[in-house]
Amino acid sequence: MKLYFAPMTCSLSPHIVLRELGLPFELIRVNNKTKATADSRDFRDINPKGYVAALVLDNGQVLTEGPAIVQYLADRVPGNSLAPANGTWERTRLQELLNFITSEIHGGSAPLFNAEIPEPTKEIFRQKLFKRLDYLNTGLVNKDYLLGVFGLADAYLFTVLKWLPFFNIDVKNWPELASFMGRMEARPSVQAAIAAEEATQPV
Ligand SMILES: N[C@@H](CCC(=O)N[C@@H](CS)C(=O)NCC(=O)O)C(=O)O
Repeated sequence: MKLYFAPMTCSLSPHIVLRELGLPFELIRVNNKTKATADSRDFRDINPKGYVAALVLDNGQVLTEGPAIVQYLADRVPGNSLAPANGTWERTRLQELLNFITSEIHGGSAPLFNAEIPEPTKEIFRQKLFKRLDYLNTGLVNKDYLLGVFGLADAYLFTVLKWLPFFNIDVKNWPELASFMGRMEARPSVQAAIAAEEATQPV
């Protein structure tokens, strides 16, 4: 499998999951501005949507959308603890959480990266994001991870919360989330994924 990624973007989530599951993969960097890839392709020929992450399977199929990619990966490794079995109520709960992260946190953060959006408008998005962070913070009281044990949703939440400093938002305002980030940063898979991304050359 090949994971097309851009450093410190949402592709970090499937990258962490690949390492947690011990699956073999090739990491291929994408320049998100020019759409050039480290294996000399135009990324839009791989993912016509033009954004990371994209997972290219050994049979040539291309899978995109972070929540779909991480669930596909977990389902490749029977009995792993990152995702409850497909079709169970617990799996539905995980999907509820992945959708919350993708729409409310990932999607909710996107306008804050946009230099063309005026500051008062950004403040509206910021306040909405704060409510979502309040909700997640409450959910982590007395829990190390979102669903109790480490899983797919944690890799995704960690990835999107890593963007908070870019928006001058201090995660310490949400003490449970700050502790969660500390636990995630201590995981070998997370350290290895960040180091591997940093070690790649710009395209
Ligand atoms: N819905 C997609 C969104 C992916 C996405 O937002 N990718 C960003 C990085 S976090 C990107 O590559 N943006 C570049 C672009 O849109 O041109 C998913 O959840 O995987």
